[in-house]
Amino acid sequence: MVRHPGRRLRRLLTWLTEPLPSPPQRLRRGPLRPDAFASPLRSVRLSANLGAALGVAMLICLVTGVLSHLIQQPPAWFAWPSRPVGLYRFTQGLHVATGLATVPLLGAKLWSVYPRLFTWPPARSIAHAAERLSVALLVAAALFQTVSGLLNIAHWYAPMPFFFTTGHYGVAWLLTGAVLIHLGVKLSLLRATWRRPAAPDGRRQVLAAAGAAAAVITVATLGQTVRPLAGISVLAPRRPGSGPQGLPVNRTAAAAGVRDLALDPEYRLTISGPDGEVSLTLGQLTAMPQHTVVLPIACVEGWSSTGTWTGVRLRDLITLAGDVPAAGEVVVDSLQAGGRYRTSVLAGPHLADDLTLLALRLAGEPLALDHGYPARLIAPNRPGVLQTKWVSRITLRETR
Ligand SMILES: Nc1nc2c(c(=O)[nH]1)N[C@H]1C(S)=C(S)[C@@H](COP(=O)(O)O)O[C@H]1N2
Ligand SMILES: [Mo]
Repeated sequence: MVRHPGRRLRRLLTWLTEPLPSPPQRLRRGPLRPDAFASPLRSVRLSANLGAALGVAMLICLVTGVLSHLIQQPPAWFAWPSRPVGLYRFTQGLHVATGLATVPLLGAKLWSVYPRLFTWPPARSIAHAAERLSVALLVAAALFQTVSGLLNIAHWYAPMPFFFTTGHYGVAWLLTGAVLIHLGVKLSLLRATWRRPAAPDGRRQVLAAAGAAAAVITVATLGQTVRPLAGISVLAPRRPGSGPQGLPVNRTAAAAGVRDLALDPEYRLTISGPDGEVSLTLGQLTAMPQHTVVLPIACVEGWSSTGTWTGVRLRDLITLAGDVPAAGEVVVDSLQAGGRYRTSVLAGPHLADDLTLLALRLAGEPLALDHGYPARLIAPNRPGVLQTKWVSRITLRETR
């Protein structure tokens, strides 16, 4: 039995906050000099305001990012609707836009606080050392998120020796924890700072400049998903309207290694389910009732573009091999032998939706090879990674 938990806790706190011996004064050189950083532009208020702007951008980025993760790897309790058709396009556009806005905000924030890196003494107590360590973790995680996100939308994977999605998602939670600790530590300072009236000086201009830079970056990339902004979208890695049939291409047929199979006149679509297996030629698919839908491809990288797709309703194809059981799903496989996005799973509202097609045509023409010829999946309100191209097999299966 613990006799005096209160006393023990107090003893631990004393130990944590006990002053540590000061390092020798002769080490106070260079940036460690008492007045090494004298810029009048830095202030606690500026750091706090930049932190608030950064916090808002990060929170939106976290919520939309977690949402995208849940849609792609849905746990049992999670359901994502198939309408409105462009909801994912909006949430993921917001994710990438707010992520990009953190670049200048994070830069300005780090500029405003980096003199504290040379605080003297480096560690006043064990508690102080632990707090500084958590700030180091916070900075590292924030930089990791921004840089890895930028590398991903630039399709530059060489500097990332890990799978982007896993790393970016894991570090998001690390960052969230570090931000919460930081907020807890700074709460009373924040309250005191914001209670005082602001001094009208140059610091406001620093905040305004960082805000303006964030706005410029956002507008200059938002054109990758907001059509009217496409003209001034000089920073967007992808633009709606570019690419064959007016739609950007994420992965070409050559890169996916499917050119020959996709162009083979022996191509068959195989549908299998409880009633057996059917194989259809492209001619037979074209002879089935055709439907036309207007739906976007909304890539996780933040670009999106609307297409006019024509093809066979997925439900019509499924009925050839059986009825979809209540707890059923459909696995859509492509001609691709390897690669992460060669297959996708379709269930619930997306499976039942009238707008979900096995598309054969785009913009009134047969699908371009790079858009998934001879047949690709297109479903409403779904991330681009799940809109499988070069579809060769549809398998109906019961989930439980
Ligand atoms: N088989 C297959 N389908 C795929 C992919 C892939 O790599 N292989 N990439 C996906 C991704 S990430 C996106 S954003 C969309 C893009 O479609 P598009 O190239 O026709 O614009 O296709 C999806 N379908
Ligand atoms: Mo994508």
